[in-house]
Order: sequence, then C-alpha cells, then structure tokens
Amino acid sequence: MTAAPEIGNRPIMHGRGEENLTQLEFMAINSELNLADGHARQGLTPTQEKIINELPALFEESAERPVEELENEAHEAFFHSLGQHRYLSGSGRVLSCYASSVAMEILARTLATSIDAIALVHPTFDNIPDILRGCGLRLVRLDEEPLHSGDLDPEFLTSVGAVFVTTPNNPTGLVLSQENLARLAQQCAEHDVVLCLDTSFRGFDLRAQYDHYEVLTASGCRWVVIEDTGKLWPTLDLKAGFLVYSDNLGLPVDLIYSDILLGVSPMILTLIRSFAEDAATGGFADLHEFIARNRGIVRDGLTGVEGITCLGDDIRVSVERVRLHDGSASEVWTELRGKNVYVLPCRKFHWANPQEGDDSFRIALARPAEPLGRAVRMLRAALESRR
Ligand code: EGV
Repeated sequence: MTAAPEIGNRPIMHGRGEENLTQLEFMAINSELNLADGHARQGLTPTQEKIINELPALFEESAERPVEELENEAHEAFFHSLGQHRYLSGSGRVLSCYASSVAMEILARTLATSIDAIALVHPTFDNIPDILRGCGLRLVRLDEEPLHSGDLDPEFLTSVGAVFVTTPNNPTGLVLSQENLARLAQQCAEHDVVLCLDTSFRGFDLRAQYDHYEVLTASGCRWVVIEDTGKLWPTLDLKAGFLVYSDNLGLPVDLIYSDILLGVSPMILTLIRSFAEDAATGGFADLHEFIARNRGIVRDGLTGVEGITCLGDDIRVSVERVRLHDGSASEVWTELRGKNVYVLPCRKFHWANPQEGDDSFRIALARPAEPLGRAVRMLRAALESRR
C-alpha cells in the first residue's frame, strides 16, 4: 500500500485533484522566504511590542473581569479603529469566532437552512467557495466588473438567495465603494436576498473604512458581515473573526454558532482591544506606510523585467499580484519552490474557472522588508533566466 502524500507532516487529500490555496501556503510555512500566506508576519512596531511586554497583566485582567465587558470593549475598540462607529456592541449581534473561517463556516451552515444558491464574487480566496459548497450551497459566479460598475441584473438576483462579496477583495484589492454598497444593499432588499460581506482586509484601506452597518441598515436588507483581526497584526495567529448580523436576519445564526463555540478566549479579546486601540492612535497609519513600502520593494525589484505586469492600480491590501504574459505562473512557482522561495499561484482564487488564474501569482507583503527583498531578487533572477 502506498502512503498518502504529505506536506510536511500533514497528509494531503488529492480527492479534488489539486491542492487548495491553504495547502500550498502550508508548504511554505517553514521557509524564511515565505511570501505565500496572507497572515501578518512582519515584526512588531515599538508600541505593539509594549503591549506584548504587558501580557501577564493582560492575562490577569482577562481572568478577573466579566467576559461580557471584555468582549464589548474588544468589539468597540476594533470597530472604532475601522471607522465602523455604528458598532452594535452590546446588541448581541456580534459573534466572536476563533478565525474568520470559523465565522464563514457558521454563516454557510446558517444560510443552508433556508437557501439553495448564493452568488459569490470571482475571483476570491478559495476557502470561501469550498466552505459554502461544503455546506451544500450552489455557487453562482459574480464577476468584479458588474459588481463595481452599477446595478446587478434583477434576473440574476432573483436566481439566488444570498450574495457574498469580499471587500476589499483578496487577491485583487478592489473595494466596494459606499455608493455601490448602498446600491447593492437596496437591490438585495428589493429581492429579499441576504447580503453577506467579508471585510477581513479593510484595516489596510481607508476607502473601506466607512460605516458599512449604517449603509446596510438604512437599506432595510438582511445582512451579515464577517470582520477579522487576523490579517493585520503580527500576533502569531492570536486573532478573532466577528460575525455581525442585522436584526431582521431571521436565520438561526445564534443557534448554529452555539453548536460550534461557547466563545473565544477573553485573553485574545483583551489582546485585540489593546492592538485596536494602538491601531486607532497611529498603528494603522504605520501599517499602511509599511505595506506601501513593501509594495514598493516588489514593484521596484521587478521594474524592467520583460513580460510581466504588477496588477492593480492603487491597491492597498497586504498582497500584490504579478501577471506573467506567457501564462507560466505555475512553472515559475515550481522553480522558485526549488530554491525555497514561496509565492502563491492564483489558479484557485478563480474558483469557477481556475484557468483564468493560470497567468498570475500572489505575493504576500506583510513580511519583514529584508527577506522580502531577498525573495524578490530571487524571483527577478528566475524570471530573467526564462527569457
Ligand atoms: C490568505 C488560510 C484558511 C487563510 C489565508 C488567507 N486559510 N484559513 N483555510 O487564513 O489570503 O492567505 O486568507
């Protein structure tokens, strides 16, 4: 009998014929030149380091104070840092989860109790379609172009029970403007479609830091938003996802949440409160500058290489996409992997038609500048040697 193939010490299920993005990210986890996953792996800033130096005090506070108070403070501080002032803290409609993927699983199960089909933005990170499909939902492709250019086709909307949009999107960085969100929410209200957003990357982009809940509530639509602290701060994956929902949702989301979780650790909530307070008082400004500088390292490092394009104008999220005009992104990925440099091929982001992602890969920018620069020089050498 042959053993199951493995990545490190994790077996991989080849049932679907190809690894998912997270399995590809896991292959990179021990490499110093890991530009694969979108988690925050840069160094702590001086003010973040101060928080970490106070961990014993945070632990003690977390052990002593009522969970409800700590949770409300964490929600309030985090939403405030995002420009989300109608934060709903204390409303009971903010559910804390160990990760946004856990929130996603709870949302998918919740939707599956009453709807069959969901429109999903294309492309987007593949664990979103995989979780939705895993809960039995039928996916309908929603391209970014119609999404950002005006009203959706009413016939399209009547064919689904929910719409799911990642904004800013991963990997494209496109942001749903306040005007377009208002329009989409209005249409969802008219057709009684549940509007679901994943805003995990909005901490990176001021253009996504308007009051989403205000806009959604004003439309009267039924809505759910997944928020996430996981991409923003280098807290070694101590993080939370928040599942926020409208008072008219009318679905058993609380019950399904309770099937999976009692709650998250108050220690993590207290840590999030502290990092969010730091973010609101200059931390996010530092983060935006840091990511912009790292984007510069990638773009400058690849300037003049023929046959490639860095994708996206004025993109602010912590990932960059590079398109290879000859479509050889997967080959370059394999070649780099041989040198222990890891990027992420984009095929699987294009969940409805992976071929459309064949020509590009994604580079994670939430990394210390030095190894990032070194990896980009190796990437440049690999690209130039192919010509
Ligand atoms: C990104 C990893 C999960 C995900 C990374 C991600 N996969 N949770 N199954 O957190 O962009 O690299 O979203």
